[in-house]
Amino acid sequence: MTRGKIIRLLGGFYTVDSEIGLVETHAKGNFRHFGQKPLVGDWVDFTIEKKEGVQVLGYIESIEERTNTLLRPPVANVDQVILCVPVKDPAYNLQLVDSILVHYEMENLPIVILITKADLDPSKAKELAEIYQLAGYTSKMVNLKSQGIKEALLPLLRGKTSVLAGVSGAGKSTLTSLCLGRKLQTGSVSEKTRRGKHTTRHVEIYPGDGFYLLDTPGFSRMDLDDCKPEDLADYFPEMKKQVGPCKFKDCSHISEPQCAVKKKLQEGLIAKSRYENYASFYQELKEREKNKWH
Ligand SMILES: Nc1nc2c(ncn2[C@@H]2O[C@H](COP(=O)(O)OP(=O)(O)OP(=O)(O)O)[C@@H](O)[C@H]2O)c(=O)[nH]1
Ligand SMILES: [Mg+2]
Ligand SMILES: [Zn+2]
Repeated sequence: MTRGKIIRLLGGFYTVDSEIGLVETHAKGNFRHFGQKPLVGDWVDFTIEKKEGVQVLGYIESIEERTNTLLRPPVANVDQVILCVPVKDPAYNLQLVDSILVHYEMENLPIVILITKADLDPSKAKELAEIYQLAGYTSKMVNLKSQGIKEALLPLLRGKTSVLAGVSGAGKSTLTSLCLGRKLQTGSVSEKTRRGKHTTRHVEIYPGDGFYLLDTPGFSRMDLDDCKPEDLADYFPEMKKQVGPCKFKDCSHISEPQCAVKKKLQEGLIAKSRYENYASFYQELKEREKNKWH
């Protein structure tokens, strides 16, 4: 039996990265019987069934217990999310960024934010990076076309499986190619808009030198998950309950007096955009809750 990690699901085959190289495998029928289905990112044990030239065919025998399972993208055993936010081309959308952050906070995943294409508007890129540093995130501005950027990014990736997230055109595939040292398909934004297509079409984990990177197709919206409005602040690290006591224990930080979050906002310790998006998500979740009973 050989151990490996599923890096791709394509045409009914699971490609497993292992010490004997990449192996095309099938899942044994008994998985379906137990309602268990292998996922990209799974660590598995497999047996080799036959060898055809260099192509090896195997069968997945067992799946190791997962540390986590993401639905979007559908993968297992992710250590962190790297959220790429382009400063320009396409225009950044902080409401989308904050909804993506809430989504991954709910998944309890560490998040690193990269403000990409910083070369196109360095001062704005710095401003954006600072918004998220203030919120407590690791947040950097990057020009993925600059010298030495690979060396700057590799320490972030080492020893981990990272998922790349962000809108189409954010530079996810560019970053992946750069860190792997080989070319992947990327496309210019205008080209994609014209064809109405994304460059990256499927979920695939790329094995790097001491890390795994998961490139994903970009998305333009993220629905707020089933989050209770009163729990929303838990997914904004700078607003979490421990920041200081509000007068009311069940304070929504919207209109109550003596609110610790509002005070922090006034002192400039919470970014205006972050608070505004919190308030807008809160109203949306409240509406949703109300409509559920009608
Ligand atoms: N100027 C500049 N261009 C960049 C930078 N990063 C990426 N690009 C360019 O932006 C375009 C889109 O990059 P991709 O890497 O394909 O974007 P993506 O996030 O993979 O997009 P999807 O696969 O559609 O989700 C390409 O033409 C890149 O060369 C950057 O830091 N600066
Ligand atoms: Mg891409
Ligand atoms: Zn409050």
